[in-house]
Amino acid sequence: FDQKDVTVVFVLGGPGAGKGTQCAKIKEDFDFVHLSAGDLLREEQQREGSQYGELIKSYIKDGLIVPMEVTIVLLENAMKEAMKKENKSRFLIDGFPRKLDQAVKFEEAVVPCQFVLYFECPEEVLLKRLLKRGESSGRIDDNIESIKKRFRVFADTSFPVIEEYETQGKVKKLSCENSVDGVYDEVKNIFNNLVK
Ligand code: UP5
Ligand code: MG
Repeated sequence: FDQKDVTVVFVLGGPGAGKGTQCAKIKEDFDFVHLSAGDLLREEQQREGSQYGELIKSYIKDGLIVPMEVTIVLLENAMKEAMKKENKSRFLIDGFPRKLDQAVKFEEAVVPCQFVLYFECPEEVLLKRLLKRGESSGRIDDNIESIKKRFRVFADTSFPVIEEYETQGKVKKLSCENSVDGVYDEVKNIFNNLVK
């Protein structure tokens, strides 16, 4: 990957913060490809013949972070495919990196991110959203036991990634407590100013 040809924005926030919801809107208005690391892992888990199926399933159910070798290859492949097939060069990487060493490795292997969009949200709001979504999502981690584990891993392991990028001055922080459209108004401001 050539740094002058590729733009990467990391979209981070606790479980249920609205990363996927907002990315879907950003890609409508701006020329970005949305890659959710969680979605790519779930697809790989279901792919027939995948050697990682069982591993991914058990990690996701326990809210644990899948070894980065797996995730980074999935992201790289998806980026290459979008560049080749759709001639795209701007990527929203949703839900990754979740650990400091993943951030370092990705930025070495692919490109440094342009900035980090961080959706801040109290756990009680996240919990309500995830339990509601769990009524119909079919996600094996949208249940109270898994959600609690996801919260713990986010606070202990993933939040330090955001703190690290804060020291680099790369974090754009937004509250995700507003309505979907309310949050998106602020997101739009950021993208209008930064990358158009
Ligand atoms: N909703 C959204 N915005 C709202 C708003 N403003 N007001 C009211 N409701 C709002 O939204 C969640 C729910 O809230 C939806 O029902 C939505 O309608 C509503 P969503 O946009 O789906 O939030 P998102 O932040 O994307 O939540 P998600 O559950 O996807 O976040 P996670 O970070 O927990 O999940 P992810 O898929 O990224 O990862 C799942 C697991 O995969 C991880 O726990 C981990 O085990 C594994 N993983 C890795 O190991 N490595 C990785 O790099 C990535 C994932
Ligand atoms: Mg998501």
